[in-house]
Amino acid sequence: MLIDRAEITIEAGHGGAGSVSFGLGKHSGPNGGTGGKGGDLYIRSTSDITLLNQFSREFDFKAEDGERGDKFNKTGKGGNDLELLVPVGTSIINKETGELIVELTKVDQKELICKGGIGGKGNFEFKNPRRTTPEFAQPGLPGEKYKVILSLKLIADYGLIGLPNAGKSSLLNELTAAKAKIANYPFTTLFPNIGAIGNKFIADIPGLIENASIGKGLGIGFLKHIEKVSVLLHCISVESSDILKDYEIVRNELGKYNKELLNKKEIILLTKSDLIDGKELEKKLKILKKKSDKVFTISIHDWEAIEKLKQLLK
Ligand SMILES: Nc1nc2c(ncn2[C@@H]2O[C@H](COP(=O)(O)OP(=O)(O)OP(=O)(O)O)[C@@H](O)[C@H]2O)c(=O)[nH]1
Ligand SMILES: [Mg+2]
Repeated sequence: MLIDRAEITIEAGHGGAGSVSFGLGKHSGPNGGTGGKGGDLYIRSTSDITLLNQFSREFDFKAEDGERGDKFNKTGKGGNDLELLVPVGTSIINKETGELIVELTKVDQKELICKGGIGGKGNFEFKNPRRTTPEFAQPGLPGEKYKVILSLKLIADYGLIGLPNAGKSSLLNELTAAKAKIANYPFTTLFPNIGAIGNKFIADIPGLIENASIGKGLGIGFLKHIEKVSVLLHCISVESSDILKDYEIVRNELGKYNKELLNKKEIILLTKSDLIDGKELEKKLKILKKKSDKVFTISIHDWEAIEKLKQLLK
């Protein structure tokens, strides 16, 4: 299961308190050291798209506090930083203000999100000619703390779309090393899958049906995952009795989600071509060619066609 949204609280470490102490004899006078700085909290992106799953049970993350300053004017130890890993494509949004803090668009992008609090000054720092024995020190400052929403949009070059059962996941598995679940019934795919072909990524999303935009089937929320693809791979099965209608249903739902999806480049894949004879296939191909000049027939049982498509996508 792919979790693409999480809400967590993140916090940097508290600065350590300054200390109050006095030396003896020859070394008399205030010698309380400054507190250590609180650890920072970073978020870093990786290519593992399942990483938001870690936030389904644990919600609070805090870097280490700085340690208290010590006598002999020793600064307290700084708290360790904390680094949270998230999938590339994650946006970090301030839950209270709705503001976008940062979007992680590249693998291994590391962002400082919460700064650790500085340590409080020890009484040594407060010594001056008029005040030779300060009996006080500063407490450290708290680290920055935010409630954030982590929202993942897959970053892929291609997006497989179409009605349920059109063969999207089967194609993903043929084209890439993905192992998406495949079955002969609608709504097999409940969460997006992703696979790599060379240095390009293909996202396979759940099937769309008519009125998905008003909540039918699995809805259209997962269309956010194809908002960033450069090319849509629109799958239509040859099994359909009305391929044009199939095409329009899906286009219509795309447009209702976001008109811009309709401006993306699109390749139409007439899938499962092995299921009908050549003449029948030609007829269906012709119908779709009225919609686009980029229409290809494909079957997971046609090695040559798969190879050709692979080359095209690479
Ligand atoms: N004969 C034939 N069957 C295919 C082909 N591609 C897929 N299938 C079958 O079609 C059925 C649906 O395939 P899926 O890949 O699960 O379809 P999907 O579009 O991902 O479906 P959802 O996840 O429900 O939207 C499965 O039984 C596949 O074995 C093909 O090229 N030829
Ligand atoms: Mg599927």
